Amino acid sequence: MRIIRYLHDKQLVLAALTDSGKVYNLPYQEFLELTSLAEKRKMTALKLVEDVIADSVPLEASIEELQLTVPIDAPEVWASGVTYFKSKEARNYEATDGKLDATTFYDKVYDAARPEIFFKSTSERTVGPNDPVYLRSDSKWQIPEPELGLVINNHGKVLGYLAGNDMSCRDIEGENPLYLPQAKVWRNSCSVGPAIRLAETVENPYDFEISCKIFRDDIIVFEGNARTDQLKRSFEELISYLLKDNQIFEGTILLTGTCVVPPNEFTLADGDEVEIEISTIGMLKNSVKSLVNQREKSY
Ligand code: DO4
Ligand code: MG
Repeated sequence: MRIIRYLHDKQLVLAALTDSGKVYNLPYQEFLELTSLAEKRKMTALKLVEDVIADSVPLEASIEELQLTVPIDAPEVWASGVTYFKSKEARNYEATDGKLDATTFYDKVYDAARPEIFFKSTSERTVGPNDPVYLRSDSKWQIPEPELGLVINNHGKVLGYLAGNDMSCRDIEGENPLYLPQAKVWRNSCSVGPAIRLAETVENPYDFEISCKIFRDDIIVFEGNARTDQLKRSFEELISYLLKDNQIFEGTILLTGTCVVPPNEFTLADGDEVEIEISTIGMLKNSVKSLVNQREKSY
């Protein structure tokens, strides 16, 4: 069972998407209203949704016909880094121009007890399905980072899973790791969606398949995939470090790191289309727009 949100007559509608593809409107404004009501009634969100849909009829429209939006306005998005070997290799390449000859910060963090966790986004900077993600105007080497996202409550309990894109500037981070916030955070630099798979419907979260395709002029220019069983760390470990002496808000998203990295010579371009698909969650599609063009348009 997944939870989606779509626009109908300029109103946001929360809905359940069953595994057979049927869509049922839900009588709640937001995902967190659903999960907090379920908690109050001491039942799972799945049971609450099942009870609602038992008494309703599905929409005639299919999921493809709906104008999907970001499924949750997460107050904050945090992200984990270098949680897959592939990411460690890529970070080492960009930090050393491929001339690795000594141990780097990335080698150390990959093996350290403390994981890399950084602040990625706020709800204002986070977009959903079919919204554009933006390219920074001061970077020449930008990639999408397809990642599994955990939607958590304020105690760190996983409420659901979604797909995320941690847009990143490899040149800015590679120049100096102290530039990480600039390499990671700008307008529309994070996208999440297209649906939240309820946690209680996921038997093994280390069994997700993550794939990414990038299209340029309708031609695939990159394709890659990986699985969450390649993660170096557990989700509990990542969440426990995020929560240490920290205040975390209901509905925070924690991205769990990238394991699909385009070739080193690849950079995103204005007009590209990025598709990130996670098994049993769905496909998050975003077009890529240059912020230079956006600025020209808005002034
Ligand atoms: O070390 C920088 C960030 C790495 C990252 O975002 C990732 O591994 O996904
Ligand atoms: Mg990342």
